[in-house]
Amino acid sequence: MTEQTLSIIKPDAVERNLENEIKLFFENNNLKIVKSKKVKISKDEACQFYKVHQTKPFYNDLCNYLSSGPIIVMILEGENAVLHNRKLMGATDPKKAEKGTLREKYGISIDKNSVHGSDSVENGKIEINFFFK
Ligand code: IDP
Ligand code: MG
Repeated sequence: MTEQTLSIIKPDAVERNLENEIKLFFENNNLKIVKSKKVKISKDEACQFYKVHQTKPFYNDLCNYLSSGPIIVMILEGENAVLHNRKLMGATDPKKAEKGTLREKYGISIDKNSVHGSDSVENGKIEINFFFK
């Protein structure tokens, strides 16, 4: 089924000018970028976005990190876009990410892992709405 998912190129990757390379990777792997914009969010907005993780020990660092510099937020569309994007991203920890995945190629560490992707169609809708109202 054709789905949409939210993708974010995180500050560590934007900083290293990986935007075009990562976008090309999505397009070459059947995910169409239907919307894209560069934004810089506040810490409060980052905390709101990552609210599901509010009880985690790394929550504060995570909010600081996502608001530390410009990010690229995108709506990706394609067959099974949510799961497909998660596969292209690889595991959360770049050290455990499968070869050829974005996090394996570009991730620096578990916190600076270059990309975000929604984990379900339902959360995708919420996350898309968060950035593209
Ligand atoms: P995901 O990004 O693969 O969906 P989540 O478990 O949803 O992973 O975690 C959200 C983000 O929080 C991760 O992408 C990563 O940047 C950060 N994170 C997850 N686990 C840890 C951890 O154990 N230490 C530090 N940061 C973490
Ligand atoms: Mg997640």
